Amino acid sequence: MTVGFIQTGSESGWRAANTSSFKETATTDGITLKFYDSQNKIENQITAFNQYIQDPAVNVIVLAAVGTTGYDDVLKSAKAAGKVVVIEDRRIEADSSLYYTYIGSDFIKEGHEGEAAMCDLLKAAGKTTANIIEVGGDQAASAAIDRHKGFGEALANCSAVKMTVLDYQNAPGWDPVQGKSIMEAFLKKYAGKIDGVMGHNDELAIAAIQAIDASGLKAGKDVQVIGFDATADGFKYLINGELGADIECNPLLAPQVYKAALDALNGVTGQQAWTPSQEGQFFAAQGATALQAILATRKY
Ligand code: GYE
Repeated sequence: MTVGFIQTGSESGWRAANTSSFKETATTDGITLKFYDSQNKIENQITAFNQYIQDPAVNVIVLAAVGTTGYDDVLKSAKAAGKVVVIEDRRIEADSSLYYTYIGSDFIKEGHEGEAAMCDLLKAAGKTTANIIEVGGDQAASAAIDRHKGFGEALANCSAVKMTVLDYQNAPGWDPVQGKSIMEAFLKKYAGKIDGVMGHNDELAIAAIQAIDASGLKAGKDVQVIGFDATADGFKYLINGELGADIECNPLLAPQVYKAALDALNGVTGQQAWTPSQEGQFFAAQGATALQAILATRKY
């Protein structure tokens, strides 16, 4: 197998773990890996696709998609060129006949889990009504689109607290620096009215926590904060209690992706269109000792 891997970029701890999973597994499995960092630009992903389609050595193309649309033409060209294509991490809006399979998270379900966690945190904080702020990931990314959708559609499930999403803004490229500025602006605009914050990944949740603390409020006390990914950095803030919950998203997808690609090369058919990742959730309420012990066992 010679794999052309089109990665989104290097925007987060999760992404670094995902990239390592592909590089390390390729080394252990003796797979030739050609790696492309798309700098979080869809146009770069199209360029990379055409590059790998032209490359006679490449027989497998793996895509971690920056956006959800715009891939149909290159998928059709790859198919016509006899390349196996596997979509990893993020879903795209393309007919599943244009790729072998998709392996990645159920981001809508993650949004639901985020809502349930926020509901419990606000209930424990004695709230009966609450205003939520959402610091979103890149607006083109299915991870951000679906977490937002999942969280929003589950709000009514919280019987103890009437939750309202007061405002929502995306940080381009998942940039935590812009995420912090977004939170600083919301803290001014909605002074004294913010009860909860949903950061679409750990870096954005941590950026929000830093803005909250800098404003004189206390994250985890005056404002409840949740994140997504459950990276080591996320655990640090769960352990200090400023992050109330972290919805896990599994970046270690390479073994499954390479297995699927090998199946495709060996002519295996009847594969699932989508294999959702196995994931959990972590809570500050588990306590520092228990969380430390869990963190010590994790690869990212
Ligand atoms: O949550 C974020 C990364 O697609 C699941 O992308 C991934 C997301 C992850 O930038 O940290």
